[in-house]
Amino acid sequence: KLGDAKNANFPVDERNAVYHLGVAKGELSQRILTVGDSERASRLTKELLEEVEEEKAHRGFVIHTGKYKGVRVSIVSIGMGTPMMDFLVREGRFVVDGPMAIIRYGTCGSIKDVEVGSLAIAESSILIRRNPDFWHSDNNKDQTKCKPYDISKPVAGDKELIDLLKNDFESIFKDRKTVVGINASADSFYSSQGRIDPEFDDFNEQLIENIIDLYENKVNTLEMETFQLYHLATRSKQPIKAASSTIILANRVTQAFLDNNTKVKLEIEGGRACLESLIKVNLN
Ligand code: R1P
Repeated sequence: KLGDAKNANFPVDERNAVYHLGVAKGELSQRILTVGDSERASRLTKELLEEVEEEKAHRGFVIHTGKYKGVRVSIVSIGMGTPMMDFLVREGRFVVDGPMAIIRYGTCGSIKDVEVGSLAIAESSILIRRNPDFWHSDNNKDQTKCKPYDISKPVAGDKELIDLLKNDFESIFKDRKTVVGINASADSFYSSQGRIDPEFDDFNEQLIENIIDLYENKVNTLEMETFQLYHLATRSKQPIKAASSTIILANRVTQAFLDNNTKVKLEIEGGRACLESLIKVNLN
């Protein structure tokens, strides 16, 4: 039963189900659409999949597997943040044989002059990490020795899958803008995304400007998972084709926020675009 694991290095149970996703070989498709919100995953499954198999839910992960236009796909909600994406990619890799394709469809904030309700595709992603040593008494907030936030170099997604996604977004979202560029994944929704919180000593007033300057205004979006997907996909020993797209929910410059009805509509339309790309990509 789940929870009774063997092997501390990579825990699995008696039937070889992985410890967090709770699935064994054959229970996850090699073609995965991943989202943060479990309600988004349920809505997409209900609207778009046929021949849906038994839902698997464990430790915050919800896995729906079924067919889209006759091709078996899994829609997986993972919650939020890079550790959850790490579980999906590593444990998903363990239970799938052969090449995989993973598309993320999430929500994000934008630091560009782009309307909320636009879409974004990440050609690459950078990681923004808060560095607690900056606040340590040894450093005493001395920026010349240690910066409060580390900004990584970009890691690219899979060009073939990203090109498919660009085409499918263009044909489904005829009246909406899709911006293509760099994404930034942060280790906090708050401090490492430059949100100002008077309750905490965050030292992040310059962070958004620093991100804009460092990558010459090419960073379009801020969210919390894409970097881990792209980084692990490029470090996997077996092929994993990865792409990431988002609904721009918030504009951090104008402070605009998208209404919920439009968000739900875009979730379904964009989910359809992602599934179209997911079933087209060659995994031989
Ligand atoms: C924060 O509100 C969450 O929303 C975004 C962020 O990456 C973070 O997970 O994505 P999802 O809508 O896919 O969860």
